[in-house]
This record gives sequence, structure tokens and C-alpha cells, in this order.
Amino acid sequence: MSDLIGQLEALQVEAQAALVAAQHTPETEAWYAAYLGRKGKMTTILRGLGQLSQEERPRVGKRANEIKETLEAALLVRQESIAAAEMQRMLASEGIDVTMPGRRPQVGKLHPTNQAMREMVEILKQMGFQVYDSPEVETDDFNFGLLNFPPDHPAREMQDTFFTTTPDVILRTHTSPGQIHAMRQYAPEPIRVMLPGKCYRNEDVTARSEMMFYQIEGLAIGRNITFSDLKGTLLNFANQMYGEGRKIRFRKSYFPFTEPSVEVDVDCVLCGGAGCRLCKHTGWLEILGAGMVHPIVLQNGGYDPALYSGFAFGMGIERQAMLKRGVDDIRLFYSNDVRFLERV
Ligand code: FA5
Repeated sequence: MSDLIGQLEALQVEAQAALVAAQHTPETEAWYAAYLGRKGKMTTILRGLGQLSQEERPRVGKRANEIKETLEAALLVRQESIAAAEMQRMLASEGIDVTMPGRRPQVGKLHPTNQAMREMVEILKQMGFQVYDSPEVETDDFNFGLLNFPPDHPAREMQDTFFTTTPDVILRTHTSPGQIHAMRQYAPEPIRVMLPGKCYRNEDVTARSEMMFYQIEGLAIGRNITFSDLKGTLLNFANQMYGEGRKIRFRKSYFPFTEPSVEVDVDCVLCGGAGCRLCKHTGWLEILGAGMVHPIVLQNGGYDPALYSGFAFGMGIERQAMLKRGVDDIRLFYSNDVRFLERV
């Protein structure tokens, strides 16, 4: 018996010395297998238990457990100190300097189109216009027919259309079909709504034209609404958007859904009207199309044209942003060039 206990105690001394010599985690794992594992030295010694008498066996077993627990505790302590040393070596080799100042993170900001859109929405909101959401995918009827574009009329070619594989379903070419949606929802109540959103035209992309762009539409309907109301609204808009003291002028134009129709110019933001490259030496910049809502369109929207009248206007959001911020190419808006997006 004493022989077995002697062997176990000798094993403990040897194992403790071997543990101190282990310098890395894999060595401590090998150490465990060699001394305490199923095929380790302790198991080999304990095979001798079978030869002992009934009285001797518990005493030797108890001593073996004590030694095993002592060695396991020593292993944990050793593994922790090896892990700490390994971490120290790693930090030293990476040379982390915790006193170094951090890099400033890049913060995002609103896209220039959204900035301009919010600015315009804010101005129109002050004049009592409410945002009305209307779909980007429309039927031919809403985009053209109900807006008084006769079938096969050349006016349709003013706005080259993207068709879908479903007959009659198209991507809207302007925000004007939203006029019909809003009128049909509110008629015969008076309305004052604005419709901001994306439009699509199957056009060549140039410095002035994109295939996808934003418009914002305004529509006011009620009794006794006159052309003067349209003029006052647009002058107020121009003053807030481009600065106090702006002048605007109306040129006669044609849209099937308004009568009379006009195009509206503001005096050049760059030269103040003297003439420069931006305004092509005319002193004026075109900002939008507008007019009095055509009686047929009022009727299609559910209003009696004998009792109601209204005005509408529609403008390109990127074009306004270009004028205001001096951007000379619309393609910059959607080319994802961070330098442009940061600057504007
Ligand atoms: C229209 O779209 C009419 N629906 C506007 C309107 C509304 C008139 C209500 C009367 C009453 P127009 O095709 O001119 O009209 O387009 C209006 C504005 O959208 C243009 O002045 C321009 O600023 C912008 N726009 C048109 N096509 C493009 C394009 N391809 N790229 C960028 N902006 C465009």
C-alpha cells in the first residue's frame, strides 16, 4: 500500500516540475494527457488498487483524489499565467499605441436632391399645401388620357415613355397624374396639395436631362381661384427659394392639362439679369411649367368646371438644385461620386 502512495507522491512531484516547464497552451494540454488523462501515468498507477485489501483501498483512493485535485488546480493557475503572457507578447508585437488620436468617422448627410426637395416642401407647406403621395407606376389613362392628352396626339411625344410588359401600365413621366388621384379623393372639397416624387422618361441622358428625376407638383382647387393666385404663389416661392427681391416672368406655353399654360422664369441667380453663361445671356432661368387646370381635367377629377377652378404647377427638383447650387451637370446627382455629394 505504502508503495502505491509513495508512487503517487513521486508522481505529484514529477508532474509539478513538468508543469512549471510548460511555456505554451498546447504543452499544458499534453501535460494533462500524460499525467491525468485516461491513458496517463496516474491511471497506470491506480491499476494496482485491485491488488490491495478492502481496508487499504479507500485510503489510497482518497490520497489519489487529493493529488489529482491539487494537480488540476495547479494546471488552471499555470494556464492562466500562460494566457496572460501570450496576450502581453501579442500586444507588444502589434505595437498598439493607446495614446494615438482616433480617426474622425465620415458622417453622412442628406442627398442634394433630398435637401432641395425638403426645402421646396417646406416653402409650399407654409403656403398651406399638403404633401399627397401618389404612385410611380401608372396606367396610360392616368398619365395621359385623364389629363386631356388625346390618343395618338403629338403632345405625348413631349414625354418619352417607359412601358412595362403589362399593357397600358407605364412608369409615370411626370407627377401630374397625382392631380387626378388627389381630386378624386377630395372632390368637391377645395384642395391645396403638393406631390413630390420620382418620374421616368425614356430620354437620352445629357448634362440637363436624366432618365429618372424628381418633380414636385402643386395643385389648388376651389371656387374663385384665379391666375393671380398662381402668380402670387409662384412669386412667393421664388423669393423664398432664391432670395428676396426676385423677379419672375411668364411665357405662354402649352400643356394639354392646363389652359392657359405658361412657363415660368426667374431672373438669373448668377448675374441678376445682366446676362451670363448660366442664363445663356438672356437674364432669365426657366424654373417650371404651370397653368390654370383645364375644365376637362377638373371634370375628370370630379369637380364641376362651372363652379370650380384651379391652378397647377410642376417643377424639376434637380434642376432647381442645380440653379441654386451652381451645378452644371445633372448626371452628378446619381453617379455616386462622394466628392460631389460632400460638396453640394
Ligand atoms: C411637365 O412635366 C408638366 N407635368 C409640368 C406641369 C405641371 C405643367 C402642372 C403645368 C401644370 P415638363 O415636361 O416641362 O412639364 O417638365 C417639368 C420640369 O421637369 C422641367 O422644367 C424640368 O425641370 C423637369 N424635367 C423634365 N424632364 C427632365 C429630365 N429628363 N431630367 C431632369 N429634369 C427634367
